[in-house]
Amino acid sequence: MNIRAMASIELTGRAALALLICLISQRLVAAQGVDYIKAHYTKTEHQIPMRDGVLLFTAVYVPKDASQKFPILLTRTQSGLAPYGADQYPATLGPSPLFAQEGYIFVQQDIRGRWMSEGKFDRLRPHNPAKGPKDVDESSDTYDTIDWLLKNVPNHNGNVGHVGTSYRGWLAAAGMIDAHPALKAVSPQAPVIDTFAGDDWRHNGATFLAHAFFYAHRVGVSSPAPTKESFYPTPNYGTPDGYDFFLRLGSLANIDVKHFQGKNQLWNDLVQHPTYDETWKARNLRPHLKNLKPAILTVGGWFDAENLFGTMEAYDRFEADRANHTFVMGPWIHGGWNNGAGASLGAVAFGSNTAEFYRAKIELPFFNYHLKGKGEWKSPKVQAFETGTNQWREHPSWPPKNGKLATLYFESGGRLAFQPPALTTEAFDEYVSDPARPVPYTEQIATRMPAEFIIADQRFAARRPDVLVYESEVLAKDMTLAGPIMAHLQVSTSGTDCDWIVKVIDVYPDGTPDPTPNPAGVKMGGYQQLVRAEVMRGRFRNSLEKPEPFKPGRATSVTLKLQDVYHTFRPGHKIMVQVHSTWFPLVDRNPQTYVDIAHAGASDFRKATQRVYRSKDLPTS
Ligand code: PG9
Repeated sequence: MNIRAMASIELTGRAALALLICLISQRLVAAQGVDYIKAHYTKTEHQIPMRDGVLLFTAVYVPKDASQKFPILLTRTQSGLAPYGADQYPATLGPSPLFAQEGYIFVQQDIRGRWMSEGKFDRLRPHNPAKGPKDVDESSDTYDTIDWLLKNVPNHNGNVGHVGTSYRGWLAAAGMIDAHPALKAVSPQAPVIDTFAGDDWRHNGATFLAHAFFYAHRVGVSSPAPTKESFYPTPNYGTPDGYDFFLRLGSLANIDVKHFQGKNQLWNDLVQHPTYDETWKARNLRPHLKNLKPAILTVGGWFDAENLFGTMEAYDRFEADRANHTFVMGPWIHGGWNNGAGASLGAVAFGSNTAEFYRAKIELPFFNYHLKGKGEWKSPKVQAFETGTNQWREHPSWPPKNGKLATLYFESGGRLAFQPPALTTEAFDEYVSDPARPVPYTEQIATRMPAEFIIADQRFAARRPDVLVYESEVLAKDMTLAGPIMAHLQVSTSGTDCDWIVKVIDVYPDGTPDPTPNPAGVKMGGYQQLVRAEVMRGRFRNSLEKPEPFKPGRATSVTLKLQDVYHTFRPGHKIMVQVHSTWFPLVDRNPQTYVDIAHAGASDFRKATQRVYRSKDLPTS
């Protein structure tokens, strides 16, 4: 494995994994409550006309304090503006309660075709760079909305901000393209960027099954007319056990027959567009993120199982565009910076209230400075939380430049070594991957993807015969991984297609104290904390557009990028890498035969013998 290091390591086997490693040697204002918001804000509701005549439903909350002017802070959403009704107030406004206390004009809008807005919904509507005067996309809808607000909302100071997480983060990013000149500050938080390559439903071509199934119910359907009532069904699992539920469903084709009957747009896209074709490319925002004028605050979490990919890709795009850009990464799950203290995740503590720090010291000052001219904004380019040492660090760029590439190689006896293997004769480890008994991704009994699976103890997986485990020596000093991890596998399969899942894990020493309190009875001695994992659907190893089968039994290179980490393995800890070929029901099962996966029949699902090589000629690192 290659990792970016402030000193380095390598991992190898006859499948080579190269790690780029870095050896680097106020309490929040409580949610105000409905009474507070009602006492300090006046709500109005509007149907704002877009350039094609479609009306978008918009709620506006103006501070009652008329002694000063306020900036406008916009959020656009696909998930509804409840509570609807000009006399109905929410318990909080803005990205955190600090904003309502500070004083902003809050504007919330249902996007085209959702809830109370007119028009046709198009999930992650493709950006149109060559619009005619009446053509629309999310960029033009944002522009038209801002234009209307400036002409119709009282007491604004002429400055507009835009903030949103996930789909809303995608909307915030799209709204920056050809932006209205009044749009001064935007915070895309965990923005979706590309849902085939690594966001949400697909990672390297593999379907994130539990997550996609849940969200298809929400964003795969539209209401026939504007509505304040929920128009999508809650998924009917009929059991709390997602592993059992999805295993019984069988292939993706059965899911459509039993649950969606061809009527769900997201599911249709997943089954009808198995490769990176125009359907997915049109929704890739990267090519359009250029000439961006507003100040940008990109925010993401190291433990975001939905949109870490989009966050890192957005960082790269904004930097390539030389935007006025600040990047914040904390130890958070998807959207974890918006709520709670951010002091811990699962059994892992972070030593401070990281989310409260972000909201008070980064997010509010960013908007206050750019929209109100208040205070200072001297943020470093990158403010990133390093897990393990539990420190906020500042860097002029990401990944930090003072790192070195290090490689960890797979060795015999389940060892990870910093030297390439010396063995010239064929050397490998093997397991049988059986789609009928897939490796679970979590020990929790859950139907939806439990967000904390991404940091959870991996001992349950290490014990399975179909999971290969490689471990370093006990570390004598800190070892920090910063940036993406590249896994270079040399592998073979007895089938014609299969998945390769690679996990990097921090193994705690035996004497590690348990958390206090410890209601879940977690044992931290020997804890295997998941640091990062990723899947490669084997047929896509060389191209997401042009899949190709494996030749049974032939050693083949498979390289996959594990998304970025910033983690220090402490002295006394060990680095572990696990490799396996199912990860269920996080990822749909690969039949392990080269067939149309979405339409595979029961007999297409076959056991396969998987080999991971670790010799001089075929090193895995
Ligand atoms: N990650 C979620 C999502 C992305 C894309 C489409 C629909 C939903 C979200 O939380 O918004």
